[in-house]
Amino acid sequence: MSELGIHTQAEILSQPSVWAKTLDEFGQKSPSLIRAWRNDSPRQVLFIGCGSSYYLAQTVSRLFRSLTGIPSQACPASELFLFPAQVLADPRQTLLIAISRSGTTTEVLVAVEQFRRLGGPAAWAITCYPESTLAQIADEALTATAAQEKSLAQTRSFTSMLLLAQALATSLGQQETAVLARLPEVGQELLAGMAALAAGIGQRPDLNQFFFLGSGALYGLAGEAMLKIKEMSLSHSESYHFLEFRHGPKALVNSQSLVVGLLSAEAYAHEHQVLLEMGQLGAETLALAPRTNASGMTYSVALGADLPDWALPVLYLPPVQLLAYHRAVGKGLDPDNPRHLQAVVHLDIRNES
Ligand code: F1P
Repeated sequence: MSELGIHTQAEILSQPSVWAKTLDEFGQKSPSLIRAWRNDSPRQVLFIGCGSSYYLAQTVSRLFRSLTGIPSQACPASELFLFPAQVLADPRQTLLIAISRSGTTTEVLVAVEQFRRLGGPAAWAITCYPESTLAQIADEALTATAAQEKSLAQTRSFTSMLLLAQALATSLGQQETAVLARLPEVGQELLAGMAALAAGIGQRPDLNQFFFLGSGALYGLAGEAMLKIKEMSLSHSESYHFLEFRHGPKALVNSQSLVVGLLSAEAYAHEHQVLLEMGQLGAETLALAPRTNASGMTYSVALGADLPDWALPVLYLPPVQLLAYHRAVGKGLDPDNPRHLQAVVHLDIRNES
């Protein structure tokens, strides 16, 4: 057993049990959150975050809009305090939801403080640390305490914070949250079922560039998948909306490329066609398909049998996390501590803006 990435591997494999604990933690808070939402009655929601948490914000903003009907958008935390007029149409009618695993990333704290200076009425937090600065300054905090990590790379923290946002959107949208309670079991089967495949692909030194394609709410997940394999294994990786990949980036595709498609149920035919075309250009293709395996691929993983589309997003990442882990360890790297990175970016800018 490799000493490299011991925390990362354990945290990836613990996700199903951590998801169950996270849903329990949400259930204890949901009544007060629903009351606060009704009291705030926001006309729109702005999600912010940095790095992995920004990609999470992108995913969650699309899920929120589709499940609640409330206009929602996402931007990096830095954009909110550097270009507020470009980001905030009407601060007084906006609910800000700040996402941060640590709850201490300076850009996120500065963005919340700027939002309040602009008259923003309510700022909520999604974090893994209830005692963090962000959780303390927020009006409401959704927390995934069980998802705290020792590894720098966000894995269970990302999917658990995504689950918190899904549970909130589901509750607000009057959907049946019991469906989410099935995810731990489906996730456990998924991780067990694709462990060997992730190791096999991860340990292929001939693959040297990775493209992650996702559309709609899955575009943010494609971005997180791109970042995971970049951070953990120092590999060249890019992420695009599915159909955008034809408009130039596909020029890079060759036999050392792995094109990973996060297929949605909604746009499946269009997305599947892109993957088939990339295979014809010589790329290896991996399809993460919502229900049944995709035809004509080099590799295919079917995620979750009979779950509704809106419950699927958390399931797309564990396969990619495992692949990134195996590729890192196969290259002799430690995904627990990626080169040049620190777990939290602290800057000396809190009194500038
Ligand atoms: C944000 C973040 C991570 C990134 C790295 C540095 O942290 O950018 O997304 O992977 O660990 O910090 P946080 O605000 O979510 O704690």
